[in-house]
Amino acid sequence: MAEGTHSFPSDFVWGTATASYQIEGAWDQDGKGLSIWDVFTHDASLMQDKGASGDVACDSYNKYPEDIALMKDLGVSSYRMSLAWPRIIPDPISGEVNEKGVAFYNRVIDALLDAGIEPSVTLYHWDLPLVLEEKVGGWASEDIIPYFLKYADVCFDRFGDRVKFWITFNEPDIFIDHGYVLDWHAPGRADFKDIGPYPVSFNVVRAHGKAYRLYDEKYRPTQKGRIGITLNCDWSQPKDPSNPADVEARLRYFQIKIGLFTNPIFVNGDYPEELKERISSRSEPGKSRLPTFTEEEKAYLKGSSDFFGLNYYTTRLVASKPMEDTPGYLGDKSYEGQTDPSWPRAVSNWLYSVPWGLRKLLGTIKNDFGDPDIYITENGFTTQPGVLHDPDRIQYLREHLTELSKAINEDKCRVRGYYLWSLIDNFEWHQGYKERFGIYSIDFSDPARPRTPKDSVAFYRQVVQSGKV
Ligand code: PNW
Repeated sequence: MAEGTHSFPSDFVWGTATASYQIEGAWDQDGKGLSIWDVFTHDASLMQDKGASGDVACDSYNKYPEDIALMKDLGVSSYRMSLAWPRIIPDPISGEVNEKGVAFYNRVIDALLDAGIEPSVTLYHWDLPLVLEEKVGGWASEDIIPYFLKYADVCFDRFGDRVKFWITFNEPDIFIDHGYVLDWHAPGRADFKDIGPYPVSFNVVRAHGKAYRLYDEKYRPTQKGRIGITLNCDWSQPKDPSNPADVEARLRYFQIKIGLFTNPIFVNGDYPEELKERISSRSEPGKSRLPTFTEEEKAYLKGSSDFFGLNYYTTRLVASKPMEDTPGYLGDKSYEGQTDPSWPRAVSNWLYSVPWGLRKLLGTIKNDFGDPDIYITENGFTTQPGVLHDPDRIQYLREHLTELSKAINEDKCRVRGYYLWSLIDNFEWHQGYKERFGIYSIDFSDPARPRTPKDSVAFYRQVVQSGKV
């Protein structure tokens, strides 16, 4: 395979990413408690891929040495993984730490470091302990915040001597939308369909900010690591850039999708002014559906991320769709996200390849959010199960990395690293095993869960080892 001409800095971090529930399996092993995803998949009524679950998944709980050997062979310098909260604190109400769960992550972290791979660790990648949903009300209740802080404290305390890169939440924008506004993901509540995601994101962003301050004050002085948040963000392009209604709709899209997090964290500790006005004017007088931060909250939220963790997959053309008369969340949005028939499409119905969207988005993050250090914490493409010859994935990766290189070298975006989603085929949430993101294929009908390289492995190895695409 020919070496490319688009280069990356010599200290650029190359990695692959996974998440606990999607790969570990061992759902009831060694004292692990139940998570909302265990019951969501076992009940199956809301699953697209009925019967699919993370019960065994890639069996990485037992096969992690093999995964690490694959990464060593690729030559990546970092692995983005997540911790299963119910493995570490099975019953957060009692608060007792499960030493077997801690020991498992100690084994993984030590094996990574032995292989010369830095762990980059996400605290919350969606597997909430079930008791917190059932007894506390999940992320819809602010009573959950102290439980999250206790969990974060245990993780920093137990693993922070070796883990120097922390992510509090993976894609709160997605798990809130899919789990509380829609019923696609656990906990499958959809009870915020009309009110909108605002009360839930209000709790999550404050939990994030407090965990950041906890690390900053109690652990950073000795552990000297970094901590931030990862957001999923499509690029949003006005469908007709000369139509002011589409330009406004595009801004609403951006603010509703991620402004609920980016504005408090990276701008000024508060929600965007346009959004505050719009939602309050569409709520009962004096009772905006968008909550209000106290001055103290604004102070701890502002600047509460050492980097911008970006999961970029795709782009939407945003068209204005006047629905102001519709009460609630739908009317708040009054937009429609569309796609272009010329965009190549993955197996996942939402995933179209739009590489230029990544470069545009990076420029916007640089300009709007104070030129932060950026890590692409996920980027990837789906193919059909069993496919090993994956030229469409290679093309997706090649084109996105080319745009990324231009964003770094020409636009001076401070992108420090890139994590490919995903190292191995895994449990793709409500789609189960129907859509495959791995560069290694897994046969989920074989109890041994063998890992087999797809063509994209050789491509990514070449990029990682040459620093060029
Ligand atoms: C992310 N969308 O989820 C998650 O962080 C991963 O766990 C997941 O496997 C990966 O991306 C691929 O889906 C997303 O609808 C889910 O735009 C849905 C969307 C984006 C990201």
